[in-house]
Amino acid sequence: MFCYQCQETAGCSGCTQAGVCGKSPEVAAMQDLLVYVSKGISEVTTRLREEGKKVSPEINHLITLNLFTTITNANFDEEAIVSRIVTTIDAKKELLEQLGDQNNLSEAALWEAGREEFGAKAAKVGVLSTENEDIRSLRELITYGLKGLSAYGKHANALLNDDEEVDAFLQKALAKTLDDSLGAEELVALTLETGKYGVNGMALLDKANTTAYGNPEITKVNIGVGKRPGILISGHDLRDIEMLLKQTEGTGVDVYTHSEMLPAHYYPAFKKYTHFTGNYGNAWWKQKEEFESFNGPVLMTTNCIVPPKDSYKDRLYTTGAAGFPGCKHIPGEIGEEKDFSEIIEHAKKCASPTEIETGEIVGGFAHNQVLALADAVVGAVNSGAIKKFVVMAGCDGRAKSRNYYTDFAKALPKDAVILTAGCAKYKYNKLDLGDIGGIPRVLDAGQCNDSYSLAIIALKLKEVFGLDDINDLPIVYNIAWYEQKAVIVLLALLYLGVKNIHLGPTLPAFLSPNVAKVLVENFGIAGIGTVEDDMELFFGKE
Ligand code: FS2
Ligand code: SF4
Repeated sequence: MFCYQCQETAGCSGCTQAGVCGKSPEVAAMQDLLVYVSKGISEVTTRLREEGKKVSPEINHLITLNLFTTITNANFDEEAIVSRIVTTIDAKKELLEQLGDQNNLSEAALWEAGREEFGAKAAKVGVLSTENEDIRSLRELITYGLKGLSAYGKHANALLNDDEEVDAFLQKALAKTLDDSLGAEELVALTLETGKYGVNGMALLDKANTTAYGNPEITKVNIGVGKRPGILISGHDLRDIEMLLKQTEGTGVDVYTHSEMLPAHYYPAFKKYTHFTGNYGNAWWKQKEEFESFNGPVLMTTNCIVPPKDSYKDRLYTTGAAGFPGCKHIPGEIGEEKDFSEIIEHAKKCASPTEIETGEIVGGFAHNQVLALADAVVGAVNSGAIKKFVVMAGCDGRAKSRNYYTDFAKALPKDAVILTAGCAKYKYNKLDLGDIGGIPRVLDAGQCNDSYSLAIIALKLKEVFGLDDINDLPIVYNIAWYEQKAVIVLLALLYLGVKNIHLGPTLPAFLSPNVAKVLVENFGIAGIGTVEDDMELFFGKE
């Protein structure tokens, strides 16, 4: 196997024996093949569109879910992945019949085989099948961005929101990563175009979420526990939590969020549920301890799954793109009501959660809420009470080096405000950083996709302050990344013209030296240093 798509890749270069994430070589192989057949079917759909033919939403959803399934920590179930490969090959066969001109299709577009040939084929189509390291780097950068985009698309699709333009781009771009006639220059351009559709994809999801559940608003979230048994829901899919909250109402079972599901508390539509008790624990990587002490069943709606311990494996359920062998998967297509009754009955037999902390955290600062506070924010900037905003969005992870972000948050000047989104926030959202004239010093917009809100806020501030360039704002970017959703967020920011983004705790292994050079020279992308050095870099000498 060879995989280097996430920040925790072995030795900062690539997982070759087994994934640091727990992915086996067998699962890695089937994921490689799923990406390959997804590229193949995307070439066919792209050609169909060029012939003026319509591609059905079902096919769009199939491709989107395929990519999402291969995101880090989403699905460890080999059979589930194999079944998606089979479905994709079957769907592609039908699409090929609709294609008028089949000349010059790639091997991926034409390949079909039975299960017994999957292993041999997978060995030939992985990341290393592109020999030139710069072309490989760009193809993977684009593919990972598209994986992130697919995750956001899937959540919007679950709320019956589709954007054919985003789907058509995603498939066209996927197909282009197969095209040997494209050189580095064209692929750099495609990388930026991917960022453009990243903005569109996040906008689509923002519209889907806020139309269905209202605009996030300032909310205090309880981090303690109640006395009744509970279900812990993690991942990013708001449609899933909506169904779970409805189905648990009046059952005597409470619902708690974990990790990236925390921002569900910020939505008005979910506040009416009195059994929606609080947030339990921290970011995804602490789940081994926290799922154990939660005592009740856990529903993973997306990544990030850590291979479970036997002590709670029978309490772990998956749904959507998530999967783990031996854990019950709750089915349900787009538009269908999922049946969570088994999880609810399971919860009733479990002890209530063990308390691991008490108190509250505050969030809900997505664009609508921050723009409602715009006068106060602009006033604080004009008076000098707020000197800088620091975007610290992104992901959390296991690496000890990520303590940098806690230390960085603590060391910030008292007139700096953190803008955050994603699970990176758990490195500092329980510190008592105080407020500036009533504006908390950590403004949490929501999930990683709500980085869109941070971009909207920056664009609004640019307008209010009458600036020509987004980079003239008093905003610095110090982003933590882990998996491929952070890649699409980064590409979206680059597309919006944001320069000098710092990315840590390490730069992606999939950036070849030449590709990294392009990003450094054109966009000022940089890594992180020591907290002390970075304080000086961002804020100057005391
Ligand atoms: Fe965190 Fe994992 Fe959100 Fe990433 S829970 S690293 O999926 O997308 O952020
Ligand atoms: Fe390694 Fe990350 Fe790939 Fe898992 S997803 S195999 S940890 S690079």
